[in-house]
Amino acid sequence: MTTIFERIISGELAASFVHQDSRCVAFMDINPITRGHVLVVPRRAVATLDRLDAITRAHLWETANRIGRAQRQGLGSLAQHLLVNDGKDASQSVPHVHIHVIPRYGGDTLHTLARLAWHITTLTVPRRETPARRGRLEAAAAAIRDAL
Ligand code: DGP
Repeated sequence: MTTIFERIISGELAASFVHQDSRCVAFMDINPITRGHVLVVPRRAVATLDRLDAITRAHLWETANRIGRAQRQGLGSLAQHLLVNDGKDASQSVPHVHIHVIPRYGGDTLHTLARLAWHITTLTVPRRETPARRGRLEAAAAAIRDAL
């Protein structure tokens, strides 16, 4: 079965990319928990980290680390969550490995928890693209790309 991330990687579906190389891509999460929420995704469509070769797995983490730094420089975040739901029983909704890189801005705990609750509700309904949403994602992506 083709995953939604394969369709994004092939260009069939739109996304706001911040990085692409031969092993992985990174693009904005359509339902960001905080401004600048990025997904780092291997080109190879496997569901869990242990199905990746070790070089690609290490490369994903290095890319996530670089993106966290670019978020801090480009968006003014102070820290970030690096999160993997590594399999369906760990609440993975898209069966294609991805590292969430979720910026934190300081003094934003309540706001982040509220957004997390909202984000969880979005996992069970189809995502809808609107021009306003695409514009916000693109603006954050541009700031991250410039800092990479
Ligand atoms: P997880 O629950 O860890 O499998 O997270 C999957 C994430 O993928 C979730 O945060 C929302 C994001 N997502 C799902 N569909 C799309 C999409 O079509 N485009 C983008 N950019 N992100 C998506």
